[in-house]
Amino acid sequence: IRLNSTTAQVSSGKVQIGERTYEADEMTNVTPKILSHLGRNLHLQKYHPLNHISQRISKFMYSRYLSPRGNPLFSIHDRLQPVVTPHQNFDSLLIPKDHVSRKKSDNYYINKDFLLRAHTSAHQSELISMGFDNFLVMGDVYRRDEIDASHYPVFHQVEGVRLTTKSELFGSHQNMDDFQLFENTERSETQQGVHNLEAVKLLEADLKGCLEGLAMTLFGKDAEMRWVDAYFPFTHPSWELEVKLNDDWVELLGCGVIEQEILVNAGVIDKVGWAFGLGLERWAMKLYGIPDIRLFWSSDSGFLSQFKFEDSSKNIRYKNVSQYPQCVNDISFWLPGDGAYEPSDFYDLVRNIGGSTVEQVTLIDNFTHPKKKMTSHCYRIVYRHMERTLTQEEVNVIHKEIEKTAAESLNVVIR
Ligand code: FA5
Ligand code: MG
Repeated sequence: IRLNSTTAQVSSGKVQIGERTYEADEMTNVTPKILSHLGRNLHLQKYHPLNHISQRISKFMYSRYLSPRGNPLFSIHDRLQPVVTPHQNFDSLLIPKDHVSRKKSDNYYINKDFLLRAHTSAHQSELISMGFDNFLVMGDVYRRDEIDASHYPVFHQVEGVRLTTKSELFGSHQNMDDFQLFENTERSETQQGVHNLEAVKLLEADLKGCLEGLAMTLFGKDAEMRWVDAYFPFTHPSWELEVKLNDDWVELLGCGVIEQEILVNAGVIDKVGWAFGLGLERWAMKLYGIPDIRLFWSSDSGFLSQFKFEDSSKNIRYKNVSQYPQCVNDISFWLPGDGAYEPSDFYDLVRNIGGSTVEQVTLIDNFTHPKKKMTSHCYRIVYRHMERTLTQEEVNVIHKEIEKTAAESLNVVIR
């Protein structure tokens, strides 16, 4: 197998995804390793923990929101293609043109016109335009993120969107004129300028009640949780739900009241709504006690066999098959003088070469030489395979290859 640097596959000038060929350009930064995750669809794989948990979420939403005739209101969209446009991923969600979340260093771009979705929110606007009022989107999302036990460049999200009319929100009353969805006020911390405060408070109560109910159904009534105020360009007000996981607070989801401008742009003028986006892996780690996010990609039967049961609502605790030892190696280099270096380029390179042997990469020293005006980074790479013991010789070969490729393709000088 030839090991590719982060830009190697671009040399042919093309990116092939399924039947489609994309012309590479200056934005292209997808790697063969990342592309190999497309189509895996872990959330659709029978008996996979992500499949069990997504079924539990669907079931909860089906039973919580019923039409007057007793039919589930939510529709589920779990096979939408992860290749989206910057318009879908950003513009349709009112993310400003110069917003940091658009950066090449944070996303996997196929070229300037297409990227791998960074969140399932990319599908909100088009589904709303199509007339869906209550829906879930489930799928794989892609981010150039840090490397540790709860972050992986490919993970799965569930998006929930619910739009309501005035009578759905307030219920039917004698005098419906006493209730309003819209009102011309000032935008403040608690509401958008176009919303009636009472309507917003009802949306908030329904949204938080729904998500707390879901978390308690899965994790039990005693699970420690807390709400934190948050910011998203596409919702206001916004919150995050955190849960205690091995003594640390981890973020389970982001949510909020949908910016009315998004609904208006999608052709909806008589409804208000809420949305949430949750990370399935984080929920599954909490529910089953899975210690490391890389395990979800394991094909090892020691992992998968523990989830081989028909009833998705079954509660089990994951038993670590065995903990193999870690090998820790550091790498230090001088950055190129042109400022072109981004840590995420190095993380990708480590992923491409180290694959699943790398558990964690941390920047442990960042030093600028006072006279030479040169900056040096030192990264600690923790190697550990999930399924077997790595030998120091084996790790050395990988580590040397990382050093060599970093020097060649990132223009850094190994110290
Ligand atoms: C979003 O992606 C927003 N689209 C969520 C949202 C939707 C807000 C609708 C408002 C309305 P965020 O980047 O925080 O937000 O990610 C949402 C969740 O995905 C996080 O709470 C976390 O559970 C999960 N997550 C984020 N990054 C990673 C990662 N690298 N690995 C695993 N899970 C992650
Ligand atoms: Mg977040």
